[in-house]
Amino acid sequence: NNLSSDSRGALIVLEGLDRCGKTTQSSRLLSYLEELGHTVESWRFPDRTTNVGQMISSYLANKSHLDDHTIHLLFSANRWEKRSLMESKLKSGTTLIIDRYSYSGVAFSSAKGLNMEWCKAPEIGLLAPDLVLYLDISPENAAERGGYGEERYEKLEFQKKVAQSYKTLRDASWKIIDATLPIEDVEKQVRETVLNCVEACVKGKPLSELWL
Ligand code: Z5A
Repeated sequence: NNLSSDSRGALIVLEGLDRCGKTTQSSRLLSYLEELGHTVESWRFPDRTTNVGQMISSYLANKSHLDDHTIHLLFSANRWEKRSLMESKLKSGTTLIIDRYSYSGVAFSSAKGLNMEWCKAPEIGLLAPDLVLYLDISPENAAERGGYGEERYEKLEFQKKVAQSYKTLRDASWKIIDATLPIEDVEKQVRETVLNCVEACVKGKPLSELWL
C-alpha cells in the first residue's frame, strides 16, 4: 500500500469495569473504522488461546489457584507474548482495538492489595497505547446490567476496589466516557476521539513504550 515508512496503525485500548460495554464498543468501532477504509483488528487480553492464556482462563474460572503475584506475572507474560506481533501489525498500518491491557493488569492486581509500582514493573517496555478509552460506570450500575458470571473477579465488592485502583492509575491523557449513556451515544463519543488518534498515527506519530 501507499504508507510512508513512518505511517502506522493506532493502538487503541478500551478499559473499564466488568460489564461496562467494552465488547460492544470494540465491535462497533471495528466496523466503523473498516467502513472508513482502515485496516483494523480487534484483540482482547487475556488472550486465552495461548498456553499462558489457558492457565489464566483456568484461574479465572476458579479451576486452579495461584499466588496473586504469580497470576499477575502470567497476565503480563500474556501481553509480552503478543508484543512483537503487535508492533509488526501497527508498523504495517493495521489499527488495533484492544479490550483490556496493562491497566487492567495493574488495576485488578492492586485491588487485591499488591503494590501498584510492583504491578507496573513487568509492563515496562510493552507498547504504549495511542489512546486509552475508559468506559466509566459505577460498580453498582454495572452489576445491574446482569450477566455477572461465575468468574473469579465478577463480584460487586471486588469491582468497587478495582474502580478505586483505576482512579489512582488514570492520567489526563485518558478519555473518560460516560458508559451509562445509551449504546449509540457512547459509540458517538468513541468515534469522535478515535478519528483524531488514527489520523495522528497515519501522519507518523512515533510509537512509544510503557510505562509513561
Ligand atoms: N484481568 C486481570 O486481572 N489482569 C489483566 O491483566 C487482564 C484482565 C487483561 C477477564 O475478563 C478478567 O481478567 C477481567 C479482568 C481480569 N475480570 N473481570 N471482571 P474478560 O475480559 O473475559 O471479561 P470482561 O472484560 O470483564 O468483559 P465483559 O463481562 O464481557 O464485559 P464488557 O465487554 O465490558 O461488556 P459488554 O459485553 O459489551 O456489555 C455487558 C452487557 O451490558 C451486555 O449485555 C450489553 O448488551 C450491555 N451494554 C453494553 N453497553 C451498554 C449501554 N451503553 N447501556 C446499557 N447496556 C449496555
